[in-house]
Amino acid sequence: FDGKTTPGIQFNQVGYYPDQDLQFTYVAEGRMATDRPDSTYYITNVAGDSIVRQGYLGRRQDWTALAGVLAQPTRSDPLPVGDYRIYISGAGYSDVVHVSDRVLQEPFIASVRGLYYQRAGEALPEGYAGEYARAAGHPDTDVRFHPSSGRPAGSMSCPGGWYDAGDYNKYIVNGAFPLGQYLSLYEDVGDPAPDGSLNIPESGNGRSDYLDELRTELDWMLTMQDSDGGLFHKLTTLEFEGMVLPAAATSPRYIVGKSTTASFDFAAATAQASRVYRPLDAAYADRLLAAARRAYDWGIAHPSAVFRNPADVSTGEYGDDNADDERAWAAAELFATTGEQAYYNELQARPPRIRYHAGESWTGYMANLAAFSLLRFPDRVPQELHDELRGLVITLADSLVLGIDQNPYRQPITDFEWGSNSDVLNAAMLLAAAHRQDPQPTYLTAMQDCVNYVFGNNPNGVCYLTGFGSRSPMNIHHRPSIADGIAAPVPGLLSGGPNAKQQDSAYVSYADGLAPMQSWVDEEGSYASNEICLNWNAPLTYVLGYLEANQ
Ligand code: 9MR
Repeated sequence: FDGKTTPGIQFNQVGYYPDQDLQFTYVAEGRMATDRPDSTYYITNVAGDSIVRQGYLGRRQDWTALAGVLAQPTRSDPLPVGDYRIYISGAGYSDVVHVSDRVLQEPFIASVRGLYYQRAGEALPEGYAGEYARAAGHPDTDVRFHPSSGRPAGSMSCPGGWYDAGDYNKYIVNGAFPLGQYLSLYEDVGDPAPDGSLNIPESGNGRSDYLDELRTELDWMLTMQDSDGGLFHKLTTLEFEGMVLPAAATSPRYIVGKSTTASFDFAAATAQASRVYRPLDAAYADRLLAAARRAYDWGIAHPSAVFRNPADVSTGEYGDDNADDERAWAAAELFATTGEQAYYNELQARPPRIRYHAGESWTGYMANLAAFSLLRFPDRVPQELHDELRGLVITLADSLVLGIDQNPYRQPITDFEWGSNSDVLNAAMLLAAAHRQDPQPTYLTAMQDCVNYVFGNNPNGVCYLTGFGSRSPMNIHHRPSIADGIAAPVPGLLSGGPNAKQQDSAYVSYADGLAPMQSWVDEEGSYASNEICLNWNAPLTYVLGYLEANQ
């Protein structure tokens, strides 16, 4: 091994389980492979002086339309625990390939700790945040009512919660949706981060660190409910702040809008949370459930309060003119929690439309969450609805498995839009739902394929999770990471991933002629391909946690 590695050998840079086939891809440098006379690969020790295994590269496939490459996807048999390199004659050595037990546990924990770094209104002391320690910003104890809130001039106190993304605003739609994904993991596998596992201020209090961290967001969301039960849509500055640390971002913040979607999403997440927290804190569970019922009732009474950014507000919109998926999700969670007929009637009238979504239509994933929760409680859900949802989940998962088999990078999506990495991971959540119905190893392998893609088996050869892998984003669009003067970004945050639409192209320099699966750039200005966001970290956490629990 001469000390030089090639990015042309693309693989999961975090690592593989010892019983997992080693999936990797070879692409000749310059992105377009020409003929390769030598189609043998070798797996060597790290020093490159002893061959552990050898085999033939997979069939060369023309994937230029989607990935801009001729790729040779290859699968080697599982390897024992250890560190290795892949060697291809004429191309050279890969970065180090790790094989170990519980290989996804570290990124799993980091992905949850990523939420801690997103806490608003709170100082992050060194003991928990290490070199990323920072002063508190955004107390949000005196937030002005924007006219769109329907409230007269005045203010209210809505402290805490997580920052949504690379920006510092707090949005109900995108607080509730990731919470649903996080809570689903807890319901599906049990406590994945018990007390003491996250090193957060609540560690050592005798309660689940995971639920303590989620409560950060729940408590904030509870403050955003109006006295009539409806939810204000968001808490935001009028425009995005500059690239500064929280304490230096002091523009006035407003309570903006009140919407059907925010109200239903809130109802769903709090109804689900009331189930989860009940055994630990019945009073809190009661409060969550009461809030959920009132938000739901408001949504039913105001079915078309669509949110659009007012003329003077340009921050994240999270608008959606169709609230059907949110409504089904709310009814499903309330039914799963209470078993009450009224919620079931609503589900019968408008059953959740489970489907695969991408890009702009991602709010449809909420219908999938509805189905996952209904399937979780077979005793509570009438047989007919249960069987129908089960069939849909399995059919959809089987089509995703087929899609993975037809794709050289072995991931299921063909449409690369804003947050595409989360589309891959939401597909993996559907695979998990199918696996829960029918525990076929194929579903787990397909989930691992999705993780392999996100962690480096992709045409950019990048592990999209900050702080992990040998090639990972350094210039993530995340205000604290940009402003803190530390070279490495805050760890445990997932880059949105390739986005063919390049809505930020005026601010960054994409290479010429990038295919959709390559359309990503590691520049801090790239809010359309290289930002982080709660609803992208959440399915990553779910998928890693699910795979670890099933190892
Ligand atoms: O994820 C959202 C994406 O689907 C939209 O196309 C995009 C533009 O409206 O907004 C994305 O969400 C962003 C939000 O509006 C503000 N915080 C950062 C989010 C991720 O980029």
